[in-house]
Amino acid sequence: MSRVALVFPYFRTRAATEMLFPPLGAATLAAQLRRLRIDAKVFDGTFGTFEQLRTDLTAYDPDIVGVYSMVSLTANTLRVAEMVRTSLPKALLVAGGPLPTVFPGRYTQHFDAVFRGEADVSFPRFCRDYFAGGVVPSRMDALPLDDYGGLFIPNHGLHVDNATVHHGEGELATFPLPDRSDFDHAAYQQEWRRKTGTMATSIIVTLGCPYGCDFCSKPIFGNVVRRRDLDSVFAEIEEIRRLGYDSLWIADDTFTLDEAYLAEFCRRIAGLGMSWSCLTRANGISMDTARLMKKAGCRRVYLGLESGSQATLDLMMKQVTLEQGVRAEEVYRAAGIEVAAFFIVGYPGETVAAIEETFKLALSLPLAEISFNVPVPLPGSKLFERLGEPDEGKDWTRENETTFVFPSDIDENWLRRRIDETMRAFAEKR
Ligand code: B12
Ligand code: SF4
Repeated sequence: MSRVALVFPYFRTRAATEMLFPPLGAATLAAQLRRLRIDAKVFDGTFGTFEQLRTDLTAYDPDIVGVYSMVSLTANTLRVAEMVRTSLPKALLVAGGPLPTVFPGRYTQHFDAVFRGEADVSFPRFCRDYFAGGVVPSRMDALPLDDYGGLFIPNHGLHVDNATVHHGEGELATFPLPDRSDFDHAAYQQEWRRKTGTMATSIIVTLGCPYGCDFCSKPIFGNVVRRRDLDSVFAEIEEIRRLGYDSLWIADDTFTLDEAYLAEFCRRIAGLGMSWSCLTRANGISMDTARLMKKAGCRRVYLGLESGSQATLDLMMKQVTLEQGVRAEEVYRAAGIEVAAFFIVGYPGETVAAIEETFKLALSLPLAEISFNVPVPLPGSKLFERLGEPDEGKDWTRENETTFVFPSDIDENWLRRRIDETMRAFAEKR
């Protein structure tokens, strides 16, 4: 029997800011593989240990091991790759996800192949053909390698660098729902209940974002917005309910972009007894829509306010005004929806006075939650293109960092102190 293991190399850190969600990419690929009658299993490291993962993977004895990676999982990914090479030397080792998409060459030093971008169709088809042809890692040339979108292989005497694909709305509607059956839902739910009183899980409803914020990298879904068919979305929500969740964390880049689609979503979710939250932007939200969202169970929006200075918003290419940000907060709050806001401080080119404007804004608005980060030049973003690789010796793979990984005129200790002071003042105000 041919087997594919899908590894999510995250082990919980118990940091106060940690948010735990079952990895949707692995669930998506597991569903597609199973549709092709391939034996697939997701290995979610979240609640386990590295040694447990080694034992479980070895016992499953897969022919293909696929590992998800992103910037904060760089070290874990390479550790898993090393372990697979030692414990499962015959297995084909494949990487996918946001960071392999933008830096495939770094991964193929350790992996046999990388799938860049949306791998829903290409990776499962590759696995099917690999098994059907009785292929081994050194003879991948026996496969029609040009047929697999996003495939990147510079090893084994091959030079494959296929263009990435973005699946259209019609095709997305034919996809199976993500298969969440391999996750420890009781552990996820217990953690959410303990922290927030609700049991939330993530879902993707729309893909892509048309904006071009300077610091943002959209490695997987890109710039073209696609809306999933709502029948399929609501079949997925039914499954999520059956698994015991009572809340959704809508992970879309721009869920509130299309007000008509959003209104239809609201109409259909109202009455299901599910609360939900989503990310949103400062522009384009009307009072009527915000009220509809509230009526439909929207409890909180995460608003990328980013800065209290118009000059900095312009540097960030946010394509919004300060007034729009303040107005969006007012509209949501007036509708009864909590607003959590993200801010970025210490943007290249930003002045100390502009940073102070951001702290002032964060404390002046009645927000439910605030967070401050220094900009991280994510590969794939315009900021990264401008600043280049982070400084030697600087670790840019850590989560929720407030350390500069590029030369900056801003005094880091001062900035950290001001962030702490603002966070304390915010906590006291509440
Ligand atoms: C939900 C989410 C989170 C959640 C949950 C993460 C989780 N458990 O999945 C939370 C809030 C915890 C989170 C935190 C962070 N996140 Co986040 N997150 C997202 C978000 C919005 C959606 C991810 C998702 O569910 N996608 C849906 C699934 C279906 O897509 P997918 O996972 O990409 O899978 C597809 C492909 O990648 C590929 N694929 C996936 N796995 C595999 C495996 C193999 C073998 C193959 C072949 C293919 C493949 O096929 C899948 C189907 O097409 C993305 C943005 C985005 N739109 O992608 C950012 C994103 C992944 N996060 C990002 C970042 C930077 C972070 C943080 C570091 C932020 C911070 N400063 O703290 C932290 C780190 C968290 C950690 N634990 O390590 C970046 C990663 C950038 C990069 N180049 O690596 C992204 C891309 C956002 C961005 N625009 O910059 N995040
Ligand atoms: S930060 Fe948000 S709005 Fe800006 S480009 Fe990225 S996903 Fe789009």
